Amino acid sequence: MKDQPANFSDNMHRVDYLTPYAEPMADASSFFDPALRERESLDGPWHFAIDPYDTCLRADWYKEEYTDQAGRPYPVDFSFDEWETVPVPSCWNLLKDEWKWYEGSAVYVRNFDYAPGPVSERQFLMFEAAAHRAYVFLNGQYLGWHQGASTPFRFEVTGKLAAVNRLVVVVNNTRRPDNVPTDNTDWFNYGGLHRGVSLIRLPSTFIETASVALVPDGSFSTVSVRLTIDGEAIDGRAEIAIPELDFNQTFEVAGGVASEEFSLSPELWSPANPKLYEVRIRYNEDEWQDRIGFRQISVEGTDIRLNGQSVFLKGVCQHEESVSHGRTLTEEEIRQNFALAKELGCTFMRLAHYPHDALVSRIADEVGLMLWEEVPVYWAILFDSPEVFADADNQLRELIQRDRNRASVIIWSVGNENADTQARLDFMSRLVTTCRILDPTRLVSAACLVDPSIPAIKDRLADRLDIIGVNEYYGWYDPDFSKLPQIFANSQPTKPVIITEFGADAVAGRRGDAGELFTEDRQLAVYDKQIEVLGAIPYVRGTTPWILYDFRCPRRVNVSQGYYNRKGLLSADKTHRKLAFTAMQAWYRAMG
Ligand code: GCB
Repeated sequence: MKDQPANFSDNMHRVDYLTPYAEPMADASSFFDPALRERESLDGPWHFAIDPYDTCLRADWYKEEYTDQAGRPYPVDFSFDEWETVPVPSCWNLLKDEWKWYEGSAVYVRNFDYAPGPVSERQFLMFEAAAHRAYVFLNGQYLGWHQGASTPFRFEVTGKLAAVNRLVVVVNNTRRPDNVPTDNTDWFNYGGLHRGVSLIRLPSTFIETASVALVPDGSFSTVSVRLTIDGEAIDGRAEIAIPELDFNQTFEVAGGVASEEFSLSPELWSPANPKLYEVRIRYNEDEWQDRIGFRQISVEGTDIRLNGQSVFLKGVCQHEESVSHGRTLTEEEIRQNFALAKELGCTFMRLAHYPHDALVSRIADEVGLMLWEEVPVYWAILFDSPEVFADADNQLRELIQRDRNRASVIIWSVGNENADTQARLDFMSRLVTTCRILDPTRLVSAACLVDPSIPAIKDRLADRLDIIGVNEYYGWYDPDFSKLPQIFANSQPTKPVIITEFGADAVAGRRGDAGELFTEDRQLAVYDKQIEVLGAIPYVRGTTPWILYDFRCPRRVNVSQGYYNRKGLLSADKTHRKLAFTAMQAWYRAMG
């Protein structure tokens, strides 16, 4: 460094301490689809300490230098092996009262054994998600970092593993205005290794990505298969088998890619018949397997069609949260949420406002619920910044690559409630293009705002979307309910509209009259009016009221809210059904 005096100490004086960690970065380009491959789980107890001043990164703790050059021990500021342990996956906020509101860095450490496989074997460390940034070190070596709280990333560790290995991960959940999302959201800022970590072994040449889908041409009789291959052997023949259909074919891989279409008429997936097929693809030494449903989702004028049949998307919004586990839902909790949505009469769910765990769409495939999946391009993103665009685009790619074989996922959403500026239009139009390039088998939408000055459904992004999502809170934030019918009277969309949010807060169990805010009666009155108006608009082809259950929210400091957003149809513990739950259920059930 220029003008660096002899007494300069990195640990104390280096201001740009993150610069050395800027590369490498794990992103969508290093993605591979593990599908149902075997994994060695690294979940379980990890040593843990919060590190508010980021000293692990400033002082290179991962090097674990416990002595000076002459071998004399000196004091270090960490105790990797003596720190308490926490479970991975989990959100640190819920593990101890003093970590509840903590925002900053924390250090996770664990050892793991590795039994060597064949010489040609390659190994990868897989992180299902870390909120919001993770810096990963293996055996004293920096592997790289990742940003984005809700999407998976991986590092190749071939040649870097020993019989016993040390993994150190610094996770940082500081909210930042130049991130996606920004520092201002309407949900709780959970931090940590909140999804699983595992090791995966693959042959030297392997199937990196595979997508198997019904060609959306209305014939229901053509299946497309696309592969990308990672490794040296980039030319050859792959083989696909769907045993239940007695289907077995080989096809050409050239230059590491393959794209083939086959005549095949599988039974179609739908909420009423969530049929999945086991699909196996072989290439050289590698076998890739998944369970895949085949369906077609399309729009026709203002209609939404599933497998050619007109559908109304009977939905509800959901945050990924439970009182005891925060964002790290157990499988049982995921299934419970789906059971509750079904009890409400839903066939569809909006997973707000960021990618939920990969297991969610797998279970939706199995139980038969259609999904809207979203990236956290929420409210006031720095739409002018190329770095912020790269981050949003990367999160979208990571999500699409992760879930593109899930029949349940029918809509990609590129954002929520963003002001209609030119910079936002350019930014989000580019995200729409990313969806279209990566995935021709799904619809693209966004939750837009109305133009209150007319008032009407008017947002320039709507021209780029297949479905217009509209969030509106008439009867709540704007108590003048008469504007809602005016909006519809003033709008003639040529595409289907989903009302992606409406609702009102109600403290579970609090009764009063319909004029009294925060009562279940007021919430019910808002739902009754919304249902009456929305049910009469032919181009409204779906509704996802806000929201299935109450969720933590630091912006909500009114005593009736108590740091919770209380717009749930259920209480936060998901046991109490508010009056509006029954009203919504009656409406959905009446639709058949
Ligand atoms: C919205 C947002 C959602 C909020 C909700 C509310 O429009 O999209 O994230 O939580 O309103 O309760 O205000």
